Amino acid sequence: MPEDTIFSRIVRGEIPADVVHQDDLVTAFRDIQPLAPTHILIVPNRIIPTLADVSADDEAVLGRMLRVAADLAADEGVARNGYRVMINCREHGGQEVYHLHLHLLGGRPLGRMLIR
Ligand code: DGP
Repeated sequence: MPEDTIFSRIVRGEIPADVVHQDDLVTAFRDIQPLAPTHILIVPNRIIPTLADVSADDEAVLGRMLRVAADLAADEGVARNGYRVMINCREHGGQEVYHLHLHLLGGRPLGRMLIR
């Protein structure tokens, strides 16, 4: 079993977070350092360290993460103007927390995907 993470402690309610959704597979909470008016992290309840570690067994949770992102974007009122979902993977991807998470960002124009 992978090491415990700060996000699994949030999933279990052991440390405070602004949780906006939880179900049998995923938990969503507001990022502590928001980069946009809406910045929500959607994580699997069970630790998967990175996107590079997923297997066929994870397809249900990966699908749930995206569907919850779309539902939360609608709830947040950012769906009409649009938003971005992002997963950082390992060192070159800029991943800081090694518990897979999807960033949902919206509420302002986000510009180009990457700085050239
Ligand atoms: P990444 O670089 O993709 O690994 O993003 C990690 C994000 O997690 C970063 O935007 C800040 C956020 N974060 C780190 N620790 C905490 C925490 O304890 N609570 C919350 N809500 N967010 C956190």
